[in-house]
Amino acid sequence: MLMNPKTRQTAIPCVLMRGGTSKGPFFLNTDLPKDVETRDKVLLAALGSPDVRQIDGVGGADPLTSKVAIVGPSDMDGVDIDFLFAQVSVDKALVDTSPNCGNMLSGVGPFAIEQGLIAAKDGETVVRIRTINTGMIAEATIQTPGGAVNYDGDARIDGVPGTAAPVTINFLDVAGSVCASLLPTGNAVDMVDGIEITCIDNGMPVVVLSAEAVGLTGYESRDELNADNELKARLEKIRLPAGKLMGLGDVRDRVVPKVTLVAPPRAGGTICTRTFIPHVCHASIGVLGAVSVATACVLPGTPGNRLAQLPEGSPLPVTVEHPSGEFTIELEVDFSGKVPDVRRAALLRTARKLFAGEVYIPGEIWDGVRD
Ligand code: NQM
Repeated sequence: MLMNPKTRQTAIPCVLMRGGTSKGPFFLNTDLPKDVETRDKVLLAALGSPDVRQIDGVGGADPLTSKVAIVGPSDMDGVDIDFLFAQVSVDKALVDTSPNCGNMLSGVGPFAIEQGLIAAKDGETVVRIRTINTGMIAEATIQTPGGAVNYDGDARIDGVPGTAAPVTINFLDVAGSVCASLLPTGNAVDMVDGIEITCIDNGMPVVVLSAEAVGLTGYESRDELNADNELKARLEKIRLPAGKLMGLGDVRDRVVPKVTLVAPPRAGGTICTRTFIPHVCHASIGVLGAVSVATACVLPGTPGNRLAQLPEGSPLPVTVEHPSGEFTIELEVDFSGKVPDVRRAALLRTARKLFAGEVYIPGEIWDGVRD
């Protein structure tokens, strides 16, 4: 919509969705500027960044609620929908579109159906989604009784109160999403700053290390960890060289790699985690972050593998404990080669439409003209 000359604001159609344990505005790509620089300015203005409270926008003043989904039909064979994920920094004028977000992804199917981008079937609708940040393809199964999205159901995920309709997601071949390969340094274990780490990318670049190596139990609360500035500085001293080793260059202003501290499970799961994304401790754990950490746990000789209590089974159910509960991922692993090969990861999320309308941005940032 064009800027209103009286109010000098531009209204942009937008749906606020919860996707998994994240939340943010969903846009049709045709409703945003084509030019990337202007688009990023629009996203910063829409969310109210940079500002720790995001008071002048609709962002939630937390990295988990300062996310955007940009959605459109796909022209790729066998793919229904293209999804571009944007992580909008809360306190800096930065928009990072390099990583994926499996949580926001869970809202893409319902949004695409409701926007009429694809037709729903009666019962369930499988939506094939390409995350164009990294080229990852996922299949999301959405509940569509009577050919309409149903958000109500019995599925429960830790980190979200109550229950909702299940969104099951199958990730196919996510190794080397942002980096060149699953193990971008060529090793399952590297030494950085005197600490053993695993640099891995199975959907999300993550540096995995034992909590004990940085003087923690790994069971500290999110608040305790977020208040520990000395720890954060120590983790950044590991993350910056790890980013270089992973081929990501200078990652000071990038949200990847994330850093996950691991410890033995203590609630009947496979591994206990505390994840920094990358400077704030996650309230739970990211979806693809969890897939990467679960994969690290099946690699022999790594800190994750030493601390994990791996179950048996095919697919292998890996339960990742996190600050607000746990998250189980089913990994289809081929153990026949030198390095275990994760072929598929399946998991459960929920999503809900929260609000639909228009988000207003100052007209001086964008007048609503698309070219
Ligand atoms: O790893 C947080 C989240 C995420 C990303 C983050 C995510 C993923 O919980 O797939 O979902 O790692 O910054 O939304």
